[in-house]
Amino acid sequence: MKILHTADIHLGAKNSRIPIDKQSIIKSENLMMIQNLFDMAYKDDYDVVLICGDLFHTKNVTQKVKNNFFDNVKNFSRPVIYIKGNHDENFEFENIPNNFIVLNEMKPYIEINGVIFWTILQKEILFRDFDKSKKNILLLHGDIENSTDNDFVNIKDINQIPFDYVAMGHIHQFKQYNFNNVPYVYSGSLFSNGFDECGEKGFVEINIDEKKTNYKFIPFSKRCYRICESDITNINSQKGIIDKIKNDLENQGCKSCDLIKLILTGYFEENTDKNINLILDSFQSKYFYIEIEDKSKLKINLEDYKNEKLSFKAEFINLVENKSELDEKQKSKICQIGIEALKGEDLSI
Ligand SMILES: [Mn+2]
Repeated sequence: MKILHTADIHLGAKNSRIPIDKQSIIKSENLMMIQNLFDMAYKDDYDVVLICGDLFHTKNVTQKVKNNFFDNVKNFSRPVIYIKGNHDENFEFENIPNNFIVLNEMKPYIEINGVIFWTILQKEILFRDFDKSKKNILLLHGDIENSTDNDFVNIKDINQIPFDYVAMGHIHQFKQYNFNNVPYVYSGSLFSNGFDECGEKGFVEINIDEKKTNYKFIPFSKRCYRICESDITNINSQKGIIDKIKNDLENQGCKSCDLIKLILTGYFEENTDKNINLILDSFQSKYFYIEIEDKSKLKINLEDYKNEKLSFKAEFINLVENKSELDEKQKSKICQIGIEALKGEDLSI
């Protein structure tokens, strides 16, 4: 049996940080991606699709989004098995296609062609009816590692059960664990919705037969959110800075369809002309979305200030340098921050 494991699709979610025209492109694009996913799953002979929670971002998604999704499920015509997540636990499933199977307290498991798909919603039934002679897959939504997460799921009492695979949702990054030789796998989200979910997104393909269970992550999302750094130390012209950023973005794997947060770091000279809006402008046509966070600092040459006459800055530097209880590193840090403060710059703390 060939199974597609996905989770955390969050249909109806938006990233209000990006301009509204780009938000609307992504919204429509995500609906199209769902169609691509089911078309591909049909063509590539997946027998079952698993959706491990947070399919919808809230219970109040538009009718268009719902209809769009369920039309694709209907066309797929093979079983699509779903469990609720923390975002869509109150979602009302009405008029859904017959092949969309919601596992819940009333229906805690289902068997399809010798493979049993379980939830932990009725543990007594799970412990009572578990049949080692069959193939068993558990669907789970929640955080199994961090007990301070509101959606923590304690697996202590179930990790002795010899499932063939545990399909999980909630963590938006592909992640795999192994407990007692059972793979516990987060597929990650299908596409991401912000800079807190950087990197490649996709789904997991599971192949399960009599002898073995294999699985692998398959990248699927068209766009990636990426956070990139560019150190502009020793570059003293606007053009030089732009060229450096261009190289850094390319070297860090950024593609034109990506959403990029660029962080400028390092120290620039007093006479360097650094205009963030001009820099931004020269990259906006190259990438789908780019924003810049400028953490670069003015380079302060202490020797220059030290020799100034009747200068508060010179007095300050001399005062710090005469402090025998400070080591050289501490002195230079204090001088840098002090002069920044006196010049009205942002402090490099
Ligand atoms: Mn969740």
